[in-house]
Amino acid sequence: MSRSPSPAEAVHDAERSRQWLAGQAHGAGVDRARLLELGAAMAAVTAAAAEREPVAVAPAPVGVDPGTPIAKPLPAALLRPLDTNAEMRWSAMAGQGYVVPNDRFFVRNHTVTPHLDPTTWRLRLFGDGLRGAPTRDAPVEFGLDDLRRLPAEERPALLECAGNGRRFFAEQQDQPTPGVAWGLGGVGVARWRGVRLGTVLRLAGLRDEAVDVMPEGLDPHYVTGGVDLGPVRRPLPVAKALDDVLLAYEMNGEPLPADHGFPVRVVVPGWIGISSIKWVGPVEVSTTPLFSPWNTQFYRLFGPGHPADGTVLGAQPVKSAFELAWDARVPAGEDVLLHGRSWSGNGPIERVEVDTGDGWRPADLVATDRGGPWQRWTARWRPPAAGRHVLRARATDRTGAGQPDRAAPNDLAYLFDAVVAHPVTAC
Ligand SMILES: Nc1nc2c(c(=O)[nH]1)N[C@H]1C(S)=C(S)[C@@H](COP(=O)(O)O)O[C@H]1N2
Ligand SMILES: [Mo]
Repeated sequence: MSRSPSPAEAVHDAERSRQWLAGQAHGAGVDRARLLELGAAMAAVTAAAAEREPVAVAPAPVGVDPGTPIAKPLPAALLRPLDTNAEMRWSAMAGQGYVVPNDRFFVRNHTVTPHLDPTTWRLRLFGDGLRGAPTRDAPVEFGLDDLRRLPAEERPALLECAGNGRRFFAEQQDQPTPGVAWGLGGVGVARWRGVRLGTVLRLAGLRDEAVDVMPEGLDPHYVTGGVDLGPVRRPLPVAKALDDVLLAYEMNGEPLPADHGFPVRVVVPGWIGISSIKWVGPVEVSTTPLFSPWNTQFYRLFGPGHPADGTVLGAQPVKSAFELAWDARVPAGEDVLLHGRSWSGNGPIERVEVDTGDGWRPADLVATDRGGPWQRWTARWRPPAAGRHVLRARATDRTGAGQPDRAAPNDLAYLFDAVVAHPVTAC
């Protein structure tokens, strides 16, 4: 089977968005007429309000325990709860290795973490992109043991919520924004182990004519503004699905934790977090483009400078964070080794600079991280005097993209990439 290389996410989104507007949308709960009627602005407002709503009230799929928003403990030293979500505290990465331990990995739940029975769980592939066009009710099934018997791969990949850093639109740019108020902790790298989605698609009878694959979560439907948007789902082009996408059943050497998609989740390296569907069950494989509210209504840029139906959300921009608490205390007059990490959806980080109050200077990059999903770095600093200081870090990625002083605003407050001013107190 010969296929074109995996397209960049923005390219895929742009193409799908054109098809959607051209009325070629098919299936899966997106009614173009209705969405257009609502209008993109309305959609944006609804989406924004929804992000602040308490847990949605749609019934869980039959046989699924509706669960609690988050299953794992949320010790204040590791995680900060934000509605149904929790962000990692950057201070909890101090002294840690390359990956984020499972106990402090951020959680982004549209509703709640379901508790699925791994013995009855099935991956269920269907659609006309598979030979024999199996239906949703009579799909090609794989149990957890079936997947574990297939060749396994393990690799580190970064997951980041597209709204990571959102709270700084308000705090640094005086642009209050709706939605989950992430600091910089809506990101993490883990070692994911599982089977390639491509392996499973081929075993299920993938046809050359297939173009899109849409994994669906088994968590409760997402309800917003009184509209049941159905299960959390987002399409991928077949080329990406066959490239580096994993059906992961282990995270950092442990069975996938409940909050991160047990028993199996999709991991889509390099794409925004919403692509990596947790608690995956049904997977539609189609010869026509697929759509969901998660690529037409949310995860688009709306507002001044964008067309009414929004602009596609491409790769995540560059960000940098210090492994320090907000308002951390540091010893005055003593040498401190500052630690931090930088990352970019465009590819590896090439350069990091810090400013501890007297101008930008290079940070030292951890050599073994070069080329990986994020880059650790250090910088020496002797706080000159007791009192308040502000630390800044900025990185440049392989494409030359850096971090501006101000991030471009958009209605749903995605893609914050500006330098964050991190306050500390020397005493
Ligand atoms: N089924 C399902 N998958 C999901 C989500 C969800 O709510 N339900 N949230 C998505 C979003 S927006 C993000 S950023 C990532 C977060 O993954 P994590 O909770 O393991 O950190 O999962 C994605 N996959
Ligand atoms: Mo997300």
